Amino acid sequence: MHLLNSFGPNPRTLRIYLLEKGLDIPMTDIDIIGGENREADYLAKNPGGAMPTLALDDGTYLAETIAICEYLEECHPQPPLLGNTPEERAKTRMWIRRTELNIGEHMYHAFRYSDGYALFEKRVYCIPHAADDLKRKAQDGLAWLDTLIAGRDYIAGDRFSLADIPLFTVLDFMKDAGQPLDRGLANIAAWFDRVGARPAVQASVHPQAAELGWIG
Ligand SMILES: N[C@@H](CCC(=O)N[C@@H](CS)C(=O)NCC(=O)O)C(=O)O
Repeated sequence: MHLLNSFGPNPRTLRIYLLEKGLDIPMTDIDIIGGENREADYLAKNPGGAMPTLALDDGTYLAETIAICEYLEECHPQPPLLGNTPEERAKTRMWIRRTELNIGEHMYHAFRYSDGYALFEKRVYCIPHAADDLKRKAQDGLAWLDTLIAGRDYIAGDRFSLADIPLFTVLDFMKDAGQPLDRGLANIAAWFDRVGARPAVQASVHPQAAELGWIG
């Protein structure tokens, strides 16, 4: 098994997951800025053209960050990052879906259509005039989440879980890429600092982050 890895918040989600689990998987770095992930060799492995991809020993390639984490969680249940019971696992999945659909996806699209336009204009269909509205939608989702997490330490409850990771990585990336973190959302800000202080989170930043000025 090996991981096709790169700079970026989604690959970073996977790196945080691996560090939190204590899993060591060999990695090959793909040049995401140069567009290696959009070339034929990579597309044959992951037709979505996005990072990361997990290559299994039987020749299977797995894509979609959360699907990869869930696969690894089934192979290595300890320590549990989804939950200990069916109810806890369902709650973690519920929060992942809510935060990806209501916050993360809006932020990623807004980035591609504005601050990241030069990188993405030839990769995907871009809608620049939608960028500001998408940024507003993401802020609306964050304000909604801020009220919902009042009184608890993590997104899915009182335990750190997979639900904390993709939301953290998108916010940490976007705060330097045209979508600053609103520190007026006090519950989100406290949660963001709490997650950001975890050793696995600090150790997960890709070496290219320094030169790019974005954290991923
Ligand atoms: N839904 C995918 C999204 C992956 C994604 O968008 N990855 C970004 C890096 S964070 C990427 O590859 N961007 C470069 C590109 O799309 O060409 C997942 O969850 O893995």
